[in-house]
Amino acid sequence: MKLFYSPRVLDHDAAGEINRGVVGEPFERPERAANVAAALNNAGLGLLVEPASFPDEHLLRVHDKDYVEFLRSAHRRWLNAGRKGDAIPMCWRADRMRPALLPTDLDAQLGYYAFDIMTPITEGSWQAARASVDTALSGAAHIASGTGQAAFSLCRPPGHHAGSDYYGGYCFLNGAAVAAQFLIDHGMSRIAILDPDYHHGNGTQDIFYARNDVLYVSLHADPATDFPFYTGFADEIGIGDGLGFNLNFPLARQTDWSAWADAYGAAEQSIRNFSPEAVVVSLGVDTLSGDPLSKFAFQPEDFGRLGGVLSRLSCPVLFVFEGGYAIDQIGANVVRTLHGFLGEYIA
Ligand code: SP5
Ligand code: ZN
Repeated sequence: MKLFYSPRVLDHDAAGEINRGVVGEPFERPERAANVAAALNNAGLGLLVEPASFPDEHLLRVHDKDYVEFLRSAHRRWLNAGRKGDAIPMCWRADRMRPALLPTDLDAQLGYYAFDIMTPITEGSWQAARASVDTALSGAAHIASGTGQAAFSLCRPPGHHAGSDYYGGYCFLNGAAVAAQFLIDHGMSRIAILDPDYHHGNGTQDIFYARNDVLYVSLHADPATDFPFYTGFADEIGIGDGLGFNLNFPLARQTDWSAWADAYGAAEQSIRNFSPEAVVVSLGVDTLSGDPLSKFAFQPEDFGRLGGVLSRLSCPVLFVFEGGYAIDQIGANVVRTLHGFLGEYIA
């Protein structure tokens, strides 16, 4: 298995995160990626390879140009306005206010492009998010080259909450979506994205919602009780050409491996029926019991089982790292998943 990682993903380093109304230490912090990199290094799965630099054109297949330019310049504009620290939005447009025309004011633009307050734009956010996309693209290029059947891209910040023109849920640029689009642009006609992260990947869903060449399948905490709240319900099944090509499996809190695997059976069948040429897995390990943001009940050994069921998809698989906030355990759980996938399941 080919592994991709760049230390540039550590450059996004928020001073704080607003959660439950108070500023605390961020859940999404650089040590997450460092922990996963260290665990991969010790696991004997292969060397971590520095991703190549891809041109912006791949990114712009999925994200709007204005949005990308906003992300690239937002923190510089924040400092130029005399502000200190991280850029955080403060005001959003409610439904009956003036329809959303792109405003010019920085604070108005922050509210226009962000959908939450817990995703600060720091001095290094652009660098890290752009490196995260290169990491996803390197994995996609490896799969597209046909030389390998599997790759793991150690992306950070994560991506699945980011849409074509919005950020939130710790995500700025959607690596899984850029990677899936890259595979389509390199001759594949059907890509499935399977998203086992604890949270619904609203950005990925949104990007491919009207398309039938990319199937999006997500198992996640019910949005009735969990972030991102306003999307991720089972009746969101796609639109237009994409009708039937979006599948959500909202699951109750306390879902354990056995309940998750039941839902996965149906998810797997829908992927098989689609017969994808490759599968992109948005691998979040925030389903772990005790994850500080989550309420599922996976035990560590269940990640080996997860890898095992994913190996039965019998087509090339690109893993893109997403969530997981039990920082001391996420590396081991990524390794368990990959070992399970490779048939080297270790409890
Ligand atoms: C990629 C990813 O996993 N993003 C997750 C973003 C979740 N943000 C919302 C978290 C709110 C949780 N509040 C409860 C915290 C209890 N300690
Ligand atoms: Zn998550």
